[in-house]
Amino acid sequence: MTKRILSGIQPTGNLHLGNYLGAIKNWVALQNDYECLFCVVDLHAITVPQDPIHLIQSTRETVATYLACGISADDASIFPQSMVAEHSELMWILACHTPLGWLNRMTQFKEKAGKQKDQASMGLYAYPVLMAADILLYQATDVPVGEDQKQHLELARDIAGAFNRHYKKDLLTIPEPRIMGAATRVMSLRDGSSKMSKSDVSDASRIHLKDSDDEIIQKIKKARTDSGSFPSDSKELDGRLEVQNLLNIYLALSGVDVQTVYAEFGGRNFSDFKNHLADVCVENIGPIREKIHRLMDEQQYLDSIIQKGTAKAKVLAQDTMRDVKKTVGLCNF
Ligand code: AQP
Repeated sequence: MTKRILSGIQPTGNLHLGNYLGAIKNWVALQNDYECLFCVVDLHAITVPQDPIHLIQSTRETVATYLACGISADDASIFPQSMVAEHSELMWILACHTPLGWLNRMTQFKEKAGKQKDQASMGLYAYPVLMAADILLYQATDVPVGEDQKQHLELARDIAGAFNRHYKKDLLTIPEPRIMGAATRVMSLRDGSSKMSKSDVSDASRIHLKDSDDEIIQKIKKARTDSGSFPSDSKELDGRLEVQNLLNIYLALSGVDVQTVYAEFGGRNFSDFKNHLADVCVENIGPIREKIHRLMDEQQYLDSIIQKGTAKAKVLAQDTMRDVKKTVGLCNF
């Protein structure tokens, strides 16, 4: 079986350190060992209101960010989800095989819809079925995502299993989650109990991949810690969510072993550690930011990457849809 990766990010604003450490950095690490499809999930983005002009620009910028982070356009297919209509087509078929009870358990809908559940769109509720379609359409064997997407991935596995059992054939590949690295769930810099997110109202809660060096340094300086000193071992991290988060970010970006960090900073005040963390963030993010800016001036090049990626993705998508439609008994002359 072809080892194939599918993953994607919503073009809902500036990508941040959570998107990088939870997803893109791991895509880069895996890309040589797999056939890769990386989409920009613009159909997911419209589950909440978007400005059309901003959305399409944000889609291009997300493509530029994938490239700037080190995804190879020669090897991987990079494309907007909406360019391959089969995502929506498969989603409908899968929706007809997904019990409502499964969707009612999804925590992301509850978090995003909040108290205004009746005002939320059907699209937001059905989001995890579209995500299942994204993955199953390409018979992806592995899906590298952050910890926050684990529940949706389990749902995708359940839907594939239910579909295969219903039609008594192994048509849809059951994907494996790949949740990797030292920072699988990057938390807000202002509140260690909520995840770093594009939609957080506080800009200081996240580090964008387009932040200037100075913005990065200021955000790290102001990141919440506590009145204690830097921990000397893992026991001293108990209940210190913000400290754990900064440590995880440092480990993921520097590649330094955790014991070395405890030995160097343990018992010292946070400002020393924060200076080092800011340096590591600037070293990692600075070149990405510069490359995003350069690529955004090359719109024709970005559009050519999108066209090439879409064409490759379509071939795989159409193969799966042909089999799925035949299996379900839908016309496909
Ligand atoms: N804080 C995070 N830590 C680790 N991984 C994260 N990811 C997102 N936030 C973190 C991973 O990034 C990929 C795509 O995310 P997305 O932008 O499509 O959707 P999201 O998870 O809803 O991200 P945001 O920032 O919270 O977006 P908004 O605010 O628009 O909803 C996924 O692999 C995800 O795990």
